[in-house]
Amino acid sequence: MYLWLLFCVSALQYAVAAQNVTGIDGWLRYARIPNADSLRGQVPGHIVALNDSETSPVFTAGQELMSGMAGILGANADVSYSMSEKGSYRNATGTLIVGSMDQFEGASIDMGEEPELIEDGYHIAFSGSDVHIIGSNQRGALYGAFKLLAWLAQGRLPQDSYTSNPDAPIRWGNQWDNLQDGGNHGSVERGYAGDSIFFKDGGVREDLSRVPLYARLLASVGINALVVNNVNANESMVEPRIVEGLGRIADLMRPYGVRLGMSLNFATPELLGVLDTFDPFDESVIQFWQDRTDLIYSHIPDMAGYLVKANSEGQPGPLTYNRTLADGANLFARRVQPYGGVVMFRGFVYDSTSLNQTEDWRADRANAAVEFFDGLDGSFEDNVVVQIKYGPIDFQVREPASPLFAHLQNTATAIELQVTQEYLGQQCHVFYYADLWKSVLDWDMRYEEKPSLVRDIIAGRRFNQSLGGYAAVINVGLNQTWLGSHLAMSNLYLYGRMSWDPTVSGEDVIQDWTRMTFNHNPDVIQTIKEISMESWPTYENYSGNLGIQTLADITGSHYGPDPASQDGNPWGQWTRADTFSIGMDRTVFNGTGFAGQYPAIVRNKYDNISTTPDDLLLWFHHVNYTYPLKESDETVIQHFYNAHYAGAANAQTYAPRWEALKGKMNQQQYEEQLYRLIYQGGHSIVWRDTINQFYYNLSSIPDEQNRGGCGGDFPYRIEAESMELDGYNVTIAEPWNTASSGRLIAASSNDTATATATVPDSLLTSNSSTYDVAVNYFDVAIGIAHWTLYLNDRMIGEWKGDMEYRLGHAPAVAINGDSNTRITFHDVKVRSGDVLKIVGEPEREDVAAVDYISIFPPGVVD
Ligand code: GCW
Repeated sequence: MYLWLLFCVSALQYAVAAQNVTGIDGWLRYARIPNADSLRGQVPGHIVALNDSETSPVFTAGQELMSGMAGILGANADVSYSMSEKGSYRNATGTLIVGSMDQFEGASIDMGEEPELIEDGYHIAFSGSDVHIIGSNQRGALYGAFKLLAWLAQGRLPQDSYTSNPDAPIRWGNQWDNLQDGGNHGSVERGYAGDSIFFKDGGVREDLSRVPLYARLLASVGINALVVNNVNANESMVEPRIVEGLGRIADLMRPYGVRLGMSLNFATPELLGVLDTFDPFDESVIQFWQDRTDLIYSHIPDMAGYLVKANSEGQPGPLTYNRTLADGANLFARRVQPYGGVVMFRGFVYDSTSLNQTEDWRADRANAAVEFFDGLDGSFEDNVVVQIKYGPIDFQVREPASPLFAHLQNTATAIELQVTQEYLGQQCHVFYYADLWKSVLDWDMRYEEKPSLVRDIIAGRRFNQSLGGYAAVINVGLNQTWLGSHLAMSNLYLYGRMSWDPTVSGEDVIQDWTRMTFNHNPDVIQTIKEISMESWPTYENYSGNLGIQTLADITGSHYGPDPASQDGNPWGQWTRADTFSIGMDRTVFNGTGFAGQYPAIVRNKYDNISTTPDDLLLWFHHVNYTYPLKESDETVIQHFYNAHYAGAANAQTYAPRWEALKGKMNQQQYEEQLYRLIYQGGHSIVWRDTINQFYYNLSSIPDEQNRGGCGGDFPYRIEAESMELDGYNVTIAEPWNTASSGRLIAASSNDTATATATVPDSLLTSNSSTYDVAVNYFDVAIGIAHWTLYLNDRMIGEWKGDMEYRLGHAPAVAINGDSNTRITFHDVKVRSGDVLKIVGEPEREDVAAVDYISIFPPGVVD
């Protein structure tokens, strides 16, 4: 009876556990693998971690190995903390020993041939029935333990010894967390997964329970430091009450070998009211920073360093006092230098107020970084690393590598990547970064006509720097999935893997990740791999092509389509699109001169239109819409139309491909991701139509195939503005092209509104008796409107405008490309003459707006 009860309880636990894969464990679920039984006997069940201090990464390694082996293999492993204890275990066949090289030596354990390790590297050796995980330091030992567990979680255990060293010493995460809500974009700037896990109400959270879970994920892929606050930094960061809280955060990350870093506001002494200057040469300013740095290190002795954004986008900096950027960086570098800290000084410097598009053909934000850093190479302290965004503009869907990488031969550099998908669908569209990052990391600058890959420059190999590496803006939040969507987490995993070894294959990484995050089902692995690998070209197709940039709303959300927003403002993300032509002329001869910032071979390639690859054509050249491409027989404008139709069509396949995985993965993961893939399918059509309508309107050049939005009609649509309206008004979207045919309907008061239409014969040309019925509507953040769709008074469906709670992208504040979205009802029996009716119930600013209804046969992309 008792046993039976026990069985029921554990079966129940298993069932509950199976229902809840929230994402909180990321790829470290330690789920039981199919071949657990055969692997179990191959790993020693006795673990010796050569450090019994709970704050040490080696102690953590012991704990992880124990729980990992229990979960993955169902093994009843045990852990002790010295070799002398090991004898007390039963079934002592072999020992798994983990520790640093020093600890192995201290315990007189024969390591065999001494492995060649650099900082953070590790060696895994199989000697007889023993397994040794030897780190160059304690952090490396933990990385080795995570490596062993990753093998097991993927159902394999190599028997050859294995040595792994990181490609670069700096592998940092950046969080853009504000101390409180209501910063520029809420509590995490450009974060799409809820509030900060670190800060709340202007201070450090009491409840920091998410911090060790995050540090664990970071450590498992070799990320060794985390800057916890926004580069648009609050001056309070150095106040004693905050520093004390940062100390608590650092304590929670230390067992994972993740050191804390922090962003500083350059004007802190003045903003705090302590001094009336922040001149980096002023003795009292120097003393101020010395005192604060001493205070910080008294709480956090292993503080990784400072991150500084200066003289960019309104942030204060040394230029105010006619000091150079190097003077500014060195102010901090000298303070942290005795403590072993570094200063990550951002290369993202430009003046967002001085660029004049209409009067100056040569004005170019892309030029700014090299110009601002001109003449400074070599004047930075040794512990300064210039942190450079991958492209010269700002995390766009495609950019050439920043030329600044080729200008600093006597200064350490790091590349800045984004895991958060600021311009790339904000975790509501699938975007797997592998190939995009590779396009930059493998970019060859040909400095002095020698191989000069960006990845070799940042690793310090090309210019003999001992520092350098990687930073990525991650921006997790309190959401259980960390980033807002299950699939988005593959990018955090990828970031760790690629910053450790930039030559890894994106395909291998996504498959490894899928096995650990989902399961070993070959269909699951195959589908996630395919969708992920297609995601960049797909998104690029329906956003911005040929190097024109993302074409999102760039003055606000950076999310939905708004090609007009690029031009006519001082932000400098211009396209210079007019009625005949498009693109930034960045040539030396006639343009902004940007191409001339690259070393000669690269400069000549991109300065010359005939050798510029199509995918960066409009980045470097201004051409007519009718300009013929090299790699296809399209013109520029025809490529835009074709690519937008192709991209949106491919995005339509994601949800059905996912649905084929039903029952093959955990239900929660399945459903939450499906919701997003369906959303993406609808939003990709909004992207397609907005961009096509915009460029067709501008150029007046019709699509060769006469498709909707670019010269032809949308064959399956009933535009809402053509319906019979009661309580609805016809209005225009802002900008107009974010609505189909430019117009839509919105409730004219707070009362319920209706729109009706008779289905015309012309829409129902297929033999199918059932159709998909899609409604494009606008879901604005403030308020939750409600819609009901009827066919001949039979309800087809109802839905709410609650995406602001479900999706997490930048809140859609108006009727535009952020808020335009789609719901689709499948298998609806429709006959000509049927009456369609939409009933909208507005609430506050959510005015139950409708763009159109589309009725199309199954399988068709409308
Ligand atoms: O592109 C901009 C982002 C800002 C960000 C800035 C930066 C933190 O829109 O939100 O500010 O880049 O990288 O500093």
